[in-house]
Amino acid sequence: MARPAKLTEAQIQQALAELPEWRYQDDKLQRTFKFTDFSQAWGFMSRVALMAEKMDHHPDWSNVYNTVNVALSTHDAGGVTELDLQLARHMNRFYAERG
Ligand code: H2B
Repeated sequence: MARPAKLTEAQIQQALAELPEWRYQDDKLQRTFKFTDFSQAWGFMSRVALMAEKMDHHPDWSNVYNTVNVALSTHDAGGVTELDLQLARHMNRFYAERG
């Protein structure tokens, strides 16, 4: 499957207008998600993991108790691509749907 190309800074900033919780830093899209507890954080990560497998596109992330730090980039492209924007939108949706 053809992998998408690295986006320009202008394209990324334009996309971020609709992803206000995300910031573009160190060539990655970054966001911190806060949950009520570990169980809720893990539920979110499980949904994201299944989506990441489906997309064959995986987040760099870390979890400490109720906090999940995410940094999205496309390693093959050396920066942010449309795949990262798609995964960020899925993450926002899963976060909005957290139980
Ligand atoms: N995830 C991310 N974030 N970037 C990649 O370049 C990437 C990936 N490449 N998941 C995929 C897997 C690649 O290694 C496989 C072979 O398609």
